[in-house]
Amino acid sequence: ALVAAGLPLHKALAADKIVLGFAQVGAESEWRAANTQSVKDSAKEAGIELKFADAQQKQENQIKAIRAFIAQKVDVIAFSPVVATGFGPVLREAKAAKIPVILSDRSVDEKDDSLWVSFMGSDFTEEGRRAGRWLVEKMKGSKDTVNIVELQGTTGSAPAIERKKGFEEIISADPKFKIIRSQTGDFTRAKGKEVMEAFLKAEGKKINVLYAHNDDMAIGAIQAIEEAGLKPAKDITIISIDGVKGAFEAMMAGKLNVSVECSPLLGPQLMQAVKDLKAGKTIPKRIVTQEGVFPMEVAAKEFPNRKY
Ligand code: GZL
Repeated sequence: ALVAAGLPLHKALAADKIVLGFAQVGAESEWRAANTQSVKDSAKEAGIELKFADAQQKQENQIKAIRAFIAQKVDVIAFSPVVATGFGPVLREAKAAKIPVILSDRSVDEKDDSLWVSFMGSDFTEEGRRAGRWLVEKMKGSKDTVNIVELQGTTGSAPAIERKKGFEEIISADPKFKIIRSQTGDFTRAKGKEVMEAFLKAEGKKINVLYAHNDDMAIGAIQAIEEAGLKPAKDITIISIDGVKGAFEAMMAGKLNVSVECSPLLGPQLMQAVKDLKAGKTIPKRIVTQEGVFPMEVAAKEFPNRKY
């Protein structure tokens, strides 16, 4: 069509192909791997040229990748900010270069929300509330103190900040719930195991509940709990978030009590938003992912339906 309109062929081809620059957090968890797969598969499906950068969980690498996308004059930039602060300057550079930015998965706490056209991802505070509500329900019969240890996500990241806030909002209604230890496991299995080992050494049998901000840290912690001679999901109730395959396998093995779903399958929504942007349509400022809660009792039935 563009060639018919007299545009030289190379310009016509280039004009047709939308180029998306995506700066990914890293490859720290099953969730992140599924999110990357969703973005790559959906870009291919949509015929969008994807320039993909893996920042290995380092903010300076994400900022470098975004600057490179600006220099390459991509059509749209999308990324999941590894932490919530420090992206203002590079977002202003993208705005000055008239390249629209979509926040995918995590948000930033910048005042000026004109710096991005849309934020699509889960409501992490609500995920924290769901974890809290499940625990309140499970412990509703008892008056005893409930000693909780918490494995936080990456320090300063939106999911870590908001999952903590939502959980505490719910359990603070009853003084029997006490968070006796809280430390980051950086969303990884290895760190989750290491920190849980330290919690067990310090608090041992006093621990009634583990609240992990993602399944990977919970899976690492389960190994530490077993190596300490305790029964995960029985001696220590375990609550985690994401709903990845590893969590369903742990629940089916009776080692995890519940996983609050956080869907990584943001690719299709992202590509549709990119296409709408290029077609001159406005896209919603906030697109919230719909998701549920999966206790171990339903894990086996739900498992065949899981897509990540
Ligand atoms: C949440 C996402 C988090 C996952 C972790 O949307 O940003 O990062 O919960 C992942 O598993 O590492």
